[in-house]
Amino acid sequence: MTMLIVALSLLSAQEAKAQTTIAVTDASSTFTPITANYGSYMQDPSNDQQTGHASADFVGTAGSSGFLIKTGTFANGEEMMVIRFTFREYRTQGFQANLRLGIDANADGAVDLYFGPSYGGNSNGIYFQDPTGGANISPSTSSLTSDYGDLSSGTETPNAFVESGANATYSYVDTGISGAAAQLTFAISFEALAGTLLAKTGISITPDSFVRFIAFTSTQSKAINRDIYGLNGGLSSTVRFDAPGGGFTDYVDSSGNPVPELSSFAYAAGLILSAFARRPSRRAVA
Ligand SMILES: [Ca+2]
Ligand SMILES: [Ca+2]
Ligand SMILES: [Ca+2]
Repeated sequence: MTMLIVALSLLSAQEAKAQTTIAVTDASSTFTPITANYGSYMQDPSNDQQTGHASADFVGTAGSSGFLIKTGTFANGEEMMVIRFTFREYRTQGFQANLRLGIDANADGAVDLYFGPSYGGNSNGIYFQDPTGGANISPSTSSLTSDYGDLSSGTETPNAFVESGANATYSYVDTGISGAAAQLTFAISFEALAGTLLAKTGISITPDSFVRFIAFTSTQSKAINRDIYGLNGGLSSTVRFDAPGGGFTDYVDSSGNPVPELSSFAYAAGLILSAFARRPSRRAVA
């Protein structure tokens, strides 16, 4: 009976989570600050970006996290993962850079899929890219394919680059805060993310799976050449993403919650892998 009650409680909690209507304009206080190094808020120093504007310079401090995630349902019923970053300067012309996250969904230290918004220059959209060439385990070994998978032209439009309305997938606002002046938020369909990951790598994830991310900005979408969140400079570093302070987040679920009371022993023992649930996803992007 106890097991049944626990199971029903978990089910209720998941249903409640799925039914929460969210938007890219939600207050930062409703997001989960992303952690690294076993529970510390991820931080990034000012002015460690390269090749360009302060508007692509991530900032984040122990008291004010610059990397936030939440997951919930949009007004159109689509389950979306919403990701927010803070940058040093706001540009009235728009963000005008590429923002990408790389996901390590099988705990092997290598990025399995890149995704994020492109803005300015080429067509605006939320795109995917595959790792290619190098090992994709550190800044110096990372290379990316061309952008693909903007779903805005398809019959389903969860990843369309929309800046207004309840189903907007993109928001770029002037916070008015000196040194942390811009807040960029984008949303990606979880099914599109999981479906593309499955199609490209064979790795299955659910919203409750624990994965880790690397986040960076770039001028060209095939390079990591502006700023990496969590690293002070280090764009050509050979230090692995999964080294202490190497750039990977902690293992988190799609709502940004870290593995509960996870120890370094658990990482070393590969216990994370046992937490990975398996569920096929219906949508993939070719
Ligand atoms: Ca920075
Ligand atoms: Ca991997
Ligand atoms: Ca950095």
